Amino acid sequence: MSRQIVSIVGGKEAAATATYESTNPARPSEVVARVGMADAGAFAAACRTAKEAQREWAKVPAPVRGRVIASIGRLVEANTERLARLVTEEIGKPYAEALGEVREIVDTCDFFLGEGRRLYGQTVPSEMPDKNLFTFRNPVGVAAVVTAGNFPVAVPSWYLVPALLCGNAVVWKPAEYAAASAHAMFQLFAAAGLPDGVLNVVFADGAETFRGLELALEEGSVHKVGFTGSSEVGRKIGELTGRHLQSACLELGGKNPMVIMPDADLDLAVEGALFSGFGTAGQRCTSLGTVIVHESVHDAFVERFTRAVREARIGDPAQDVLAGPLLDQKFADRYEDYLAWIQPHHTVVTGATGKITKDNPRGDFDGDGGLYYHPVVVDGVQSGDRLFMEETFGPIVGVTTFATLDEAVELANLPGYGLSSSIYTTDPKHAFRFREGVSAGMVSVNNSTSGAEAHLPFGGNGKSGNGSRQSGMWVLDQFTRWQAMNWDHSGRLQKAQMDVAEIVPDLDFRLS
Ligand code: UN1
Repeated sequence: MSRQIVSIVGGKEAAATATYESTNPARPSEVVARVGMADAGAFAAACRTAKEAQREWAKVPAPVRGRVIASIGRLVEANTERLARLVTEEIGKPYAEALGEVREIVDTCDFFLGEGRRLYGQTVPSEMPDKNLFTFRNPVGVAAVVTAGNFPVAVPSWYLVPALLCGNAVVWKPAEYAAASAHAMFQLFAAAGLPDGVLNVVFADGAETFRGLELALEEGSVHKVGFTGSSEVGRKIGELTGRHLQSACLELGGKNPMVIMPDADLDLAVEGALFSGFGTAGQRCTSLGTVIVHESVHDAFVERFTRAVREARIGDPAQDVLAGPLLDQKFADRYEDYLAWIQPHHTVVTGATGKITKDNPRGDFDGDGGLYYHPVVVDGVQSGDRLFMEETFGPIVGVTTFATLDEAVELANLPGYGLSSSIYTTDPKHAFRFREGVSAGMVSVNNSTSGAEAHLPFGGNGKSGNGSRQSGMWVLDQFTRWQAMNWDHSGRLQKAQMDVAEIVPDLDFRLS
């Protein structure tokens, strides 16, 4: 079923200057939505509209805003299957995972509806009598949120829900290839009663969005940028916001390592590697990049991992499969470039590579004309290889070996990302030494690199982000600014540091 959708700004459909077709990657000839695309000027205009609406929204008491978040959660819950089906149709995410993705929005709402009744500030003692000190969390203003399409509704909710709860207005620019899912999510948010202009959705391509952001920052109508996407674009957004004395919330790529110690439960590790390497066809920012396996268990691990990958079901994402197609043609093209990084010193242990077609089938599955790719495990990857150093968004996992835990930690950190990581071990000493040494913002022990929960800090370091964190109470620092207030009711000017009572100690005192 093809839909016609356009940007919605200030509660009204906005004019489009071009059309984009969002297609079903399982059946690329099927158009899921015809998307009216806005230009830079329209993006900047949306930010002005948001700025206007934000003033009133900030005056709504936080507990009342929390009730709106509660309603969003209930509406999403009541529309779970429809939204999940749309996600599956538009980006090819297996239905079970799509249900999990929708659940993540509900979890996020459940967490933040209560924050409406907290949003705590502090009372702080003053140096002087008859003076009180307080801190308040103020909304930042307008948040421009630019999101990827691999988690077309869950990851956006990590920005939208806390931003709105804190009293900000939002201009959301979703990935165009996930526009229908984004539009549906926007409708659910709007149905919860958000006043017009508080949340706006703008469909635009990358270049127009960047230029629109530049205009809006120049005009002073964007006060926070949230971005989920590649390290390359994240760097540009960081530069742009930096010029405007802002720090963006950046959630970027990952080359997430999984270390397997000689004492690990190998079957458990195989299960984790399979899910994090090939679930969502390897297109999560938390997907497994390289397995760093102890040399003593390398052969046993590779043998079992290869078997598990060969037995895994790839196919129609509406069915019970490990992975469906790649998200979109753009990602399939890029993934083919990554496959070219396989070198003669590597061994592809899983068999065929590339697109699944009649001429290159996977068992009796010929790909049905969809953007399906063979899952690939490359053994013999070395630290200097591109396959080791760079993110390869798609179904490919490298394997390398180590001799000591220190060496494993060094290898885990070498690519310079730092989003997620994992260690399989039965020795707590190894787990804690790894945690301490690894540069990642997230560490799993005996669990895969994917699967963050909605109330823990999510975010990375190095090429994975600028240290900003989403989710849980930590994201509040992205969408509020602390304001310090002092109130002197002594009736005179009491000067800090100068008019402070002194209690004189006898510092020469010693015990006899
Ligand atoms: C992403 O790919 O941008 O922890 C986020 C996970 C998911 C989120 C991934 N819940 O893997």
